[in-house]
Amino acid sequence: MIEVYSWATPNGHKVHIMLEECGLPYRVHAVDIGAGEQFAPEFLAISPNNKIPAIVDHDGPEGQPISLFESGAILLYLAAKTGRFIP
Ligand SMILES: N[C@@H](CCC(=O)N[C@@H](CS)C(=O)NCC(=O)O)C(=O)O
Repeated sequence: MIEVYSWATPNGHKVHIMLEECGLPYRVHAVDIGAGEQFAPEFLAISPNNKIPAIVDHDGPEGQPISLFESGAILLYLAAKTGRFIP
């Protein structure tokens, strides 16, 4: 299961669309950036630049959990994980 920390913005939607297209199971955690929730210590532990989107993949490399932030890095990670949308 992939935990997605996100909000309804274009950068967030990039990751939502990729997860849907890859058919990966995921759970969304809304981070209301208008209310300042991106500055909560629990979120900063996952996304130290206080920006959505971010993910935690409990089944990361070698079965270990991994957290990622930056939408481009997340897209590349999901593409590599699934072998989809990458040459
Ligand atoms: N380069 C980043 C940009 C992410 C970004 O700008 N996120 C915005 C929403 S689209 C955000 O979380 N802003 C909250 C803040 O800067 O405090 C990416 O592609 O993930």
